[in-house]
Amino acid sequence: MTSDFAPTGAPRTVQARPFAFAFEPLTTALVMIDMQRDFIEPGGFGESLGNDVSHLARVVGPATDLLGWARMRGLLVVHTRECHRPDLSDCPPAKRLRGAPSTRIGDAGPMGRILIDGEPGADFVPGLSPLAGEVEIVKPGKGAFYNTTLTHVLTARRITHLIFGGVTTEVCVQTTMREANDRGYECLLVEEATGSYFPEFRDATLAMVRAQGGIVGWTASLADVMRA
Ligand code: TIU
Repeated sequence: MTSDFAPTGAPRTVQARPFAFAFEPLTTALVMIDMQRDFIEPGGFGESLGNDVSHLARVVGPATDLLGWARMRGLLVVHTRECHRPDLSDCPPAKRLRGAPSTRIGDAGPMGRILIDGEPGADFVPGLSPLAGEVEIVKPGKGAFYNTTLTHVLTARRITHLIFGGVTTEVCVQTTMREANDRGYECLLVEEATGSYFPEFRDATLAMVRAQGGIVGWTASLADVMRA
């Protein structure tokens, strides 16, 4: 008997905006951007920049549902984390010195050194960690293609379509989606599964992605994605 959620190459269609998004599960990846404690919990990088991190708590539930759907559908799952090596050799001084944060990248905080790989703050929030066989991309920048192996991973798996969730919408999610769009990927951003410290920036990003006939890609509600 075939489960309704058995991985299959059969084409699927999402009722998306500005128009329907068609994809085949075998050539589609979920890209979950930076669902890390450093951005979502108090005491991390996000709060050090002066942000109200409580805005991101509401993303965790929908992101978890989206991840569960992608796993059931048999999509390749890619998780990214923004962080730096302990010696900061991959952190441009411009990034570390920008502004007047309460603590800088590499400084000690309640979740360990801020935005440093291997520290508790740089880890995924509970429930959103990779499973065996899923891809984890550790990235030094906002875009997940910059100085990472993501292009090679997607090419090797013959991925053509990307479905995005994660934080923050206008920073790492939008940057990565634009990088992917320029590389020829068909990109869909799931509306409830992404969030910003600035709700109006999230809304503006969703609008600008799908404007001009989908200049960057598509957006869709989580319910419409999960119906596909
Ligand atoms: N500051 C902010 O909104 N975001 C980031 O610095 N990184 C990500 O978006 N992941």
